[in-house]
Amino acid sequence: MSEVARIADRLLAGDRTALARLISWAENGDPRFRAEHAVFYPRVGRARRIGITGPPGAGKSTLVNELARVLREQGKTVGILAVDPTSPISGGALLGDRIRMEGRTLDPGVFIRSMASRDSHGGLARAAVDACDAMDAFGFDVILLETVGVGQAEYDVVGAADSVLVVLCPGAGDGIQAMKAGLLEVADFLVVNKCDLPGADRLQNDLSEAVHVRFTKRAWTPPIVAVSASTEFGIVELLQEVEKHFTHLASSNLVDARREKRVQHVENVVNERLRIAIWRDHGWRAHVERELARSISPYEVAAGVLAELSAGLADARTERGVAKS
Ligand SMILES: Nc1nc2c(ncn2[C@@H]2O[C@H](COP(=O)(O)OP(=O)(O)O)[C@@H](O)[C@H]2O)c(=O)[nH]1
Ligand SMILES: [Mg+2]
Repeated sequence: MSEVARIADRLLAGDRTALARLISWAENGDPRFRAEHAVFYPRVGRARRIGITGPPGAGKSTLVNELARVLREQGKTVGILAVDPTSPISGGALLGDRIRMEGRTLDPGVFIRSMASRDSHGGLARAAVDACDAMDAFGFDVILLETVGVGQAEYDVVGAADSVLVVLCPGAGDGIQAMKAGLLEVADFLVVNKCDLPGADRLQNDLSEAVHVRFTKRAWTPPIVAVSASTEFGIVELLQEVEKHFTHLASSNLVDARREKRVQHVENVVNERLRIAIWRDHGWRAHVERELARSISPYEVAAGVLAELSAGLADARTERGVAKS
């Protein structure tokens, strides 16, 4: 049996070292992950995936820690993936997250992993989904996926969760800011954290107005839930709300919703590998540099690249026996 298969088997047998190795492979885009994934994929799909996003400092890590604590009290095992946008070099926030979550790290029912954001388009979401799949197959009941809501890449990451909590807090950033940033669009819940601080009521009111305006036509209207993660207030109630969302999904379109996310994942994988193939493996960059040096316009250079790629794709279609349209 190959080493790859052994690691998949170890994962399914509950070996945390195998899980950690797999997540590293996912993070690095290591091709060994793919063979692995094929082996454990039949066991993927049992975990509940909860995405937690919001501006830096909103209290996401504190909340994740609290959610994990309550879920453990309820007898559930928890996998935590904290995706951080800081570069691996600066790394400070990663350490911060680890320390903040320290209360959970000695518990065998909890697995915590940080993952640095990658600058590649689509690579981050792909890596995060892969890591969640590994934790899912390992057998965690709930997966908490924390990401800073700063841009499309991060929205893509939480978009892969079943339920998305957008965490905001009074003061810095404010609700209006979040709406501009498109954070509201990904929300299944709006969590007003730090409700122990002044301004929380106002934020709640602003949000409920915004929700009223924007979400009238949706099947699920994001509830606004006030919590105070650092004082353990409202966490049980928040989880009850999340449960309602899952019931809502299960009664309507959970299978479809998850399949749609899988389609998105395949798209991410294809995009990432195409990008690498074009710009790294096949030396198109050198070609582009040469063309530009000959004073050919960027659009003409791009058209040339695209023409050659389309010819290659057309060949591939023929090989698959798909009629040309
Ligand atoms: N007053 C108050 N402070 C909080 C609360 N939750 C988190 N904090 C503090 O907010 C800061 C940022 O928290 P953190 O969890 O790191 O935020 P993240 O960047 O969103 O992950 C920390 O100093 C926390 O102690 C809360 O409910 N109330
Ligand atoms: Mg954090």
